[in-house]
Amino acid sequence: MLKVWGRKTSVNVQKVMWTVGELGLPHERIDAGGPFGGLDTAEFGRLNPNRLVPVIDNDGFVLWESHAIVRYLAAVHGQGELSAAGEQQRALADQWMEWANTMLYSDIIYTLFLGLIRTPAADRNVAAIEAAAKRAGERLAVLDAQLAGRSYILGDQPTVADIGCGSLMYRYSTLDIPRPRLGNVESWYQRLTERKAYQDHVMIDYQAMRVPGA
Ligand SMILES: N[C@@H](CCC(=O)N[C@@H](CS)C(=O)NCC(=O)O)C(=O)O
Repeated sequence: MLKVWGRKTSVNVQKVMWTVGELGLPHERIDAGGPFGGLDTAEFGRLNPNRLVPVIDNDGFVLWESHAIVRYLAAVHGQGELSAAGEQQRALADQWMEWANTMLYSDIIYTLFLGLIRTPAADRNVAAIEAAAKRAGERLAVLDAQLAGRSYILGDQPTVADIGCGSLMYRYSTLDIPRPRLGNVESWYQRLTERKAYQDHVMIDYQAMRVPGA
């Protein structure tokens, strides 16, 4: 049985759970991290010495790093589907996953999400928040061009590329920030929100995470 450690409010856990949902995998999710704690135990340290979620244990095979987990589960259970058919398509999916982590993640999660939801208004770095929103919009224009004429990032079906990028889009699209009009990104995000696995695992209300004064 696949075990997944991680609270459902963690965007990195959400990537893994969205994958689990798309693949319909039997699993057990164990709340850990955030208010649940549990990352400082010796047992958890043996699972992930970084003391971060997500971590999986798949019949004794332990793996951390959300994108590695997403790729592994897709490779084992979603060949030709979530894991695209062919080396070049898989390399392109990797490219977009890495792009999401290096070009979007920091601005959307660290600066915008933590800055607006986990930081009281009085303590906010407004200039950094404005710059991150502008940069994220400019970078998403690159994805907008890729999505022209495509339902999902690589074509007609979702792949791990959509999981890497799309997992950030619920927060990006619902935070109180200015966003440029990007028609292809908006249609793609709309398509994601119609998928049950995305609704169940990514569209998790984060208002309870708001600190007083935020
Ligand atoms: N690069 C790692 C980052 C993992 C990470 O930063 N996890 C955060 C949650 S998103 C965490 O465990 N924070 C401590 C906590 O939740 O208590 C991945 O993609 O899995």
